[in-house]
Amino acid sequence: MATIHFLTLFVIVTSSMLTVTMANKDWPSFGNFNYTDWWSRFGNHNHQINKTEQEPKKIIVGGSQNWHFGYNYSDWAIKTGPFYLNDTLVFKYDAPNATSFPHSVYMFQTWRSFKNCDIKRAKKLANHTQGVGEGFKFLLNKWKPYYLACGEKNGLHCNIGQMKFTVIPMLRPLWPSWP
Ligand SMILES: *[C@@H]1O[C@H](CO)[C@@H](O)[C@H](O)[C@H]1NC(C)=O
Ligand SMILES: *[C@@H]1O[C@H](CO)[C@@H](O)[C@H](O)[C@H]1NC(C)=O
Ligand SMILES: *[C@@H]1O[C@H](CO)[C@@H](O)[C@H](O)[C@H]1NC(C)=O
Ligand SMILES: *[C@@H]1O[C@H](CO)[C@@H](O)[C@H](O)[C@H]1NC(C)=O
Ligand SMILES: *[C@@H]1O[C@H](CO)[C@@H](O)[C@H](O)[C@H]1NC(C)=O
Ligand SMILES: *[C@@H]1O[C@H](CO)[C@@H](O)[C@H](O)[C@H]1NC(C)=O
Ligand SMILES: [Cu+2]
Repeated sequence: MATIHFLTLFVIVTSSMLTVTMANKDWPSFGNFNYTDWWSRFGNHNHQINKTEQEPKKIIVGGSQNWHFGYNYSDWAIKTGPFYLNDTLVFKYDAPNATSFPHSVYMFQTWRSFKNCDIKRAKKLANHTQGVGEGFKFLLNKWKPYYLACGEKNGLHCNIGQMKFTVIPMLRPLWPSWP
């Protein structure tokens, strides 16, 4: 890792030097070369590591849709990602009442059981009431695929209801944006 980052820095330094050199009409004298000005390229905009962007985020599953039957969560995950290590997924769903169905959060251990919505092989992470209020928070702290789904009606919410998705949290890049 350290080698790669050092190399990246080396490439930036070299290419920036080249740009400055070519832009400098007085080359090769370097008479009016301003190091402060040159160095400020790194202090500015895209080159700097933005600490706010590096911090782990809380992501509400489904966004404003929350966690409900019939929304395409695989599609949501693809469009919302990438997710990063130490990000937190927040599942929000109301407690069941006379007119609404309950939801829950389950995790499969394998792609196969995820694909088949085999709830019997899944582990319950959150029950019917844990999605209320602030929601159920789930920390993505391992570098592995997380196979998540709603566990209701023996896989019906997972299957027909599309309440299933996969995330593989990534390591945050050291240089988040490239000019
Ligand atoms: C070098 O550039 C900096 C930033 O643009 C400026 O503040 C400074 O006055 C310049 N120095 C010289 C010697 O031109
Ligand atoms: C860092 O990124 C965040 C979110 O994109 C932005 O709101 C903030 O202004 C940035 N800060 C700096 C110092 O660029
Ligand atoms: C849900 O979204 C995924 C990914 O975009 C897509 O492959 C799939 O066909 C969608 N499912 C339905 C039922 O529309
Ligand atoms: C995630 O958080 C743990 C505990 O705070 C920390 O030890 C670890 O370095 C973090 N990992 C990343 C990739 O930020
Ligand atoms: C039942 O829950 C649904 C969905 O959360 C809500 O829209 C509805 O108002 C609730 N009904 C009653 C009678 O509380
Ligand atoms: C759901 O889990 C919470 C927290 O573990 C617990 O307090 C609550 O009694 C459980 N509710 C049901 C319906 O099992
Ligand atoms: Cu459900």
